[in-house]
Amino acid sequence: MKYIHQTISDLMRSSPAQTEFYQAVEEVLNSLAPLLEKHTHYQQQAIIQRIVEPERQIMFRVPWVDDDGQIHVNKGYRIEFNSSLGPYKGGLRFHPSVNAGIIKFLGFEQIFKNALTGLPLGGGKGGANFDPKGRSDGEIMRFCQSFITELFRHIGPTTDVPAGDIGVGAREIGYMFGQYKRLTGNYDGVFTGKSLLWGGSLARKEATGYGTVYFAECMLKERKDSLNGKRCLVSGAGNVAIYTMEKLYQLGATPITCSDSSGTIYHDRGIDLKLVKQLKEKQRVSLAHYAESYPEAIYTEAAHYPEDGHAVWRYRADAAFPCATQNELTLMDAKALLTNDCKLVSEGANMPSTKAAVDAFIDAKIAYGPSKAANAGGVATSQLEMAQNASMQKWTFEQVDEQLKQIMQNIFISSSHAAKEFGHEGNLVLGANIAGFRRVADAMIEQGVV
Ligand code: NDP
Ligand code: 2IT
Repeated sequence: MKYIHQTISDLMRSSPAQTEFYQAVEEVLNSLAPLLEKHTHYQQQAIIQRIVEPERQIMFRVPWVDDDGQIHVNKGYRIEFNSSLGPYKGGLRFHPSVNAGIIKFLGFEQIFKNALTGLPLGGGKGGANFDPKGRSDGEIMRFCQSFITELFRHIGPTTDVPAGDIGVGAREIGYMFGQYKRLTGNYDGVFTGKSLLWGGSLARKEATGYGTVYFAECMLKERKDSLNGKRCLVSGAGNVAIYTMEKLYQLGATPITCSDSSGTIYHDRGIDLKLVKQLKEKQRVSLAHYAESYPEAIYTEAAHYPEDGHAVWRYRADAAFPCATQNELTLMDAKALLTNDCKLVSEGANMPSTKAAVDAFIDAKIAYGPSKAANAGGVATSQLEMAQNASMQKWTFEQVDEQLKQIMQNIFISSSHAAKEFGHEGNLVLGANIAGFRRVADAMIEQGVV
């Protein structure tokens, strides 16, 4: 449709060199075509033009001093994208690849993901092009303090509530909260993913991975199947990957791979999750060490398929769970998965499959759970953390986990229904985009041109 090309070319001119952002926008706009044709008021209200433009973009300098007294400067970002459904909500990413386009794609996706949860959450995202690898605890603390010394004035429990993402976990949230409290004097629920000792929610750490697996179970249940006995490929070895593997084991499936930026582990009898937790959560070292404990496991260094894709997707398995980063699963990878009889892909990472890979999954009619639906369990549980903080309550692990499961089922149902309503039964990309968009767009219209 004409408006799609027009919107993308306008964005390319006004926001140059933001490839991942254009990719995310194009996918959403393509999905919306049947909705916009049927309900012309969205176009009359210029919703598309308004929704692709962040309400506010904050970019700032983050200076800090390393252990040797050297001064470094990083770029900090918080993109407050859309607040029609609630306070801006979304994670912070610390990774050297971060730039304005990456944060914008993540923030844009977050709007619709958060809408899909059915909870009162706006969409935002932030981070810095800081590389935490090899940095001491003191360096991480000083970086987090400097980052918050600027960001504190823009966030708050009813305005903007950051959380973790790549490179940001409970340790970093702790240092950022400490500095926020020092600067504002407020002890409030301004972050989620906090430590269980001081305001965190049980099951938040597990929520994204568990939710991605619950979503996979929903897709399989509809096909009169289950995860029990399935062999699964998982990429990544961070927060999302680890708790995806944990839930897979709990449901009788076997994860046989995981990966990090250094390489991929394939372990035919199943990944030793305790060892991965030890290496990645405690020691913070590369997965190369896994093979020292298991000589029979195959370790492939990261650049094994430099042109064609990634080693982690080249093993025979029933299901795949990309849980590392964007565009980590290419068309070549998708073809390899389909040739190897993979019947399900549930995305824990944000936009891990390239456009061509997504098209291949949709064409093959396998069970494909797009990231904004399949990984929404993390942010949904963040909202449960906010609810506990605001009401000064503490819920049990089981209470939170039960709500998480229910929310993932609801997301599956609303995405499936929207796909069916617009004549694309089973296409959860189209369904999730329409269901999420509709909620945000209707709220925007009711709130006027702001
Ligand atoms: P972590 O930092 O805990 O883990 C990231 C993992 O992916 C690490 O194993 C890392 O390798 C690997 N990785 C990251 N970037 C690259 C890259 N460019 N190339 C190769 N490997 C890479 O992050 P999370 O687990 O929290 O996040 C993973 C994905 O899930 C991201 O896409 C994130 O946006 C998404 N997500 C996270 C949520 C959350 O609640 N945390 C919620 C929803 C989505 P290494 O260990 O070597 O650094
Ligand atoms: O991408 C995501 O949904 C997250 N990183 C989690 C966001 C949150 O606010 O919990």
